[in-house]
Amino acid sequence: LEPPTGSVQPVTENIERFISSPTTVESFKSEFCRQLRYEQGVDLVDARTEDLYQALARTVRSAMVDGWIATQASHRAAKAKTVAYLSAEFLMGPQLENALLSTALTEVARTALAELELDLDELTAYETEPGLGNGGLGRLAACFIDSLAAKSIPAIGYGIRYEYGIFRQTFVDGRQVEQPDRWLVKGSPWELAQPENSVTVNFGGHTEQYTDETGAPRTRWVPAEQVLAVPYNYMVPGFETRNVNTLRLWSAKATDAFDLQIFNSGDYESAVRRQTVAENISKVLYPEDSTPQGKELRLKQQYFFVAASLRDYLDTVLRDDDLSTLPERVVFQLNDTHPVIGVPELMRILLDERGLGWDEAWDITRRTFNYTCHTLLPEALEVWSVDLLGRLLPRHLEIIYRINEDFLGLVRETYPGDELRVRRMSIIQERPERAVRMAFLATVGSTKVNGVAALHSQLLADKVLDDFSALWPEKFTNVTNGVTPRRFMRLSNPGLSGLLDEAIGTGWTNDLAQLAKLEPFADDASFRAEFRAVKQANKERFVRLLAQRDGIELPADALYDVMVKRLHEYKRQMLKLLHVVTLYDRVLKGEVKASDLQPRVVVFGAKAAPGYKMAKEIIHLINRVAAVVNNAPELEGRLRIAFPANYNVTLAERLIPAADLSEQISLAGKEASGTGNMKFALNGALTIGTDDGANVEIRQLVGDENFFLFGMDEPAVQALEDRGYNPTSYYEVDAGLRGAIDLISSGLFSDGDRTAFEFVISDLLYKDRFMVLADYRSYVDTQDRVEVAYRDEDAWTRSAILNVARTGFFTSDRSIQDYLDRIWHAPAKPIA
Ligand code: T68
Repeated sequence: LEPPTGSVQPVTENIERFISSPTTVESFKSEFCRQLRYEQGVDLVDARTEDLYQALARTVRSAMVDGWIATQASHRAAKAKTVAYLSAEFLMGPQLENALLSTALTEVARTALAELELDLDELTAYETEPGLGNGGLGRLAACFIDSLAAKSIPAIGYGIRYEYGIFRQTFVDGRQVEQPDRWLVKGSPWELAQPENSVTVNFGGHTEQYTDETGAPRTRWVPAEQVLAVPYNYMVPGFETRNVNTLRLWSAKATDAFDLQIFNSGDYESAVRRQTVAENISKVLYPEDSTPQGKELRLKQQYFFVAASLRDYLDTVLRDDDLSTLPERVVFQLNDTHPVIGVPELMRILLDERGLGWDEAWDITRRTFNYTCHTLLPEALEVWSVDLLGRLLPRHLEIIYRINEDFLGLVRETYPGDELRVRRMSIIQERPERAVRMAFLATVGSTKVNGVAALHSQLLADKVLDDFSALWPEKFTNVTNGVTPRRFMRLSNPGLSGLLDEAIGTGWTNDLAQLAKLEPFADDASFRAEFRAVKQANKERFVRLLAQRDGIELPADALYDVMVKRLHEYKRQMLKLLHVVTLYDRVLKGEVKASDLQPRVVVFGAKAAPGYKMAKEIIHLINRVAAVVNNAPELEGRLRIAFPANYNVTLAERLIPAADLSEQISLAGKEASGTGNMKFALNGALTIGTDDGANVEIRQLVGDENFFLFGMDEPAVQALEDRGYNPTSYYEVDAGLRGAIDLISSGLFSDGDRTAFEFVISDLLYKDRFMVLADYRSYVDTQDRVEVAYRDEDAWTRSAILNVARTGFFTSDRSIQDYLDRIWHAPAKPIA
């Protein structure tokens, strides 16, 4: 056989004579029917919705392949600098509509399906989303890869293909019960497996010293265990560009060595069991969103995907022997500390495999990594015990020790005699156990460290990493988060999008600053009426969905007051609930007539980490209060609580466009940024919020008159903490607060059982770490102002329009531009 010769070009021409992308109604229909018959193996008349969905998804996927292949070829040929976004989570949401939008095939698909007497919207609604993330951090990664593609930046997302994503939440007697998310059982039509590009990942064993051919002393890692990492590719199409980037998720598989062992082994059963252990690595997403448990399997997950990704980038994408120019070819962005083990891993590759000296290896490594921090809570900062790390990754621990030794040398040199500082800054903590502080390792091993909102970055530099920002002030920067307007406006809010297109043209979708052109329309009465009609229609659409999805019946004619986010004490769902109970209490006490209440639907959506007792108790309490309030004759239906189970991206896309009021009520100084807050403002909801995270920037942009600010700011919180916080004192002096708490303790929401919610209530009264009681009065008074403001339809609508007009800043396209300008410096490479 002749070896292949010549360039790739003639082959491509050949192929394209025989096949074509399904971009017309006729070719779309034909590809769809081909998929149905030859891939699904069914006839149109026998096809179930599942078959139709699979065929449709694969048809749309095939329309992205040409751009995908061309993008990879072009970036490789150009030796383009690539952004490699390392994230343990990508919370992608449903894919079909977004793929159709990016390929501009929505109408083609609709018509093609209609000609087959099928309905696009029905098939779209059938899709189940992959829940490969916990919340904000994972969703941010998904928004970022969307924007990277839209801006034609060469980029790869690297993560884990969990077999089970975030659990499906159900309620049983008002309590959260978790069900496994088996999103892969029917297969995912969006992925392309590439087993031929699998890589081996090692664990355990020991290290040994030896001398190489040149007589130089070297170290090598002799691992004890191997796991195969199999890549699954997802195409990430860009809006209004031909570029299609890649999201590469890794799945763990036992190596052939296992099969051999099984074959040769007398103990078949235990060999198979060991195989299962290997494959467990990518089995399940850890559902804790802020309190890492230090579990061995989680560290294995982290190293597994990072080692596979570095290997993949160096061997498959870069294919370059000379790594001295690595920082010009790639930038590894660490999405929180979960991928930080990549720092010692790259060092190990450079030192042990490529034979570089320490200084050169360290210089390359440090210039290749950057770190984004997403938290301020001390308990959320990851540490790995030296014991565990040394057992799983002995060579990496040695390298970390050496990094720390050099680093502390620098600290001692800079601050002679300041041993207290040395101890504070050490990458290795001594107490309560010897452990590696991953945020410190990330900071030392990166060129830039960023927080995710202005206030957060400031608090990072002034509090969490203050010693490091004193040492390296230029290392610290801010990149305020953003959200993709494709998914969270254009797709999720077609009504508003149509209105915007008419008013300011269609250019806003990838240039969200253009929303500013909407500003004058706030004073246009007929535009306001149209805007209100869109909001009303969105409420009706949401009401229909909830009736169908959850059997929850709601009035569409009400103020939609929405709090959706993970259940966490610092986010203060309890504060929202105390407000609701206060409204009820006022009516019960005859202080307010039900008929004077502004009809209001309070929507909660929140999952609790399965092991987080307080969060689960709060969920139970919300559900019990809902059961009583929703049926209380005294309220005449004017106050309703809806708590649909299993809040996810799919539900968010329907709920956010229907919201009037966005609840962003964390204790100041605790929410790093928030991104839901941005989605609500962009869809014309007004925010009631504390001076926290990105709320600060939202308020600055929309103006005080279009934002309901309440509560203590961060310095006030700090001052109160320093003075000594006593929650009971607030209970004692505030009759409204006392009324609400006493109502909960009275047993009214628990069939007379006065102790049912003691766990929650006594914590509030005697601990209240997040100062719910301290902010209660300010919150409730501000809610009373909301109620008055909402009654002035014109003024409210004006504010809502101004929220849209003034929040274009919060597009993730702008966040990505900031990363490019301040951190990545990777130019766009649009393909022809
Ligand atoms: C969130 N963090 C921040 N973490 O809480 C939020 N953590 O303020 C911010 O807007 C968002 O990140 C994006 O920057 C998270 O969502 C996690 O989900 C998480 C998951 C595993 C371990 C730790």
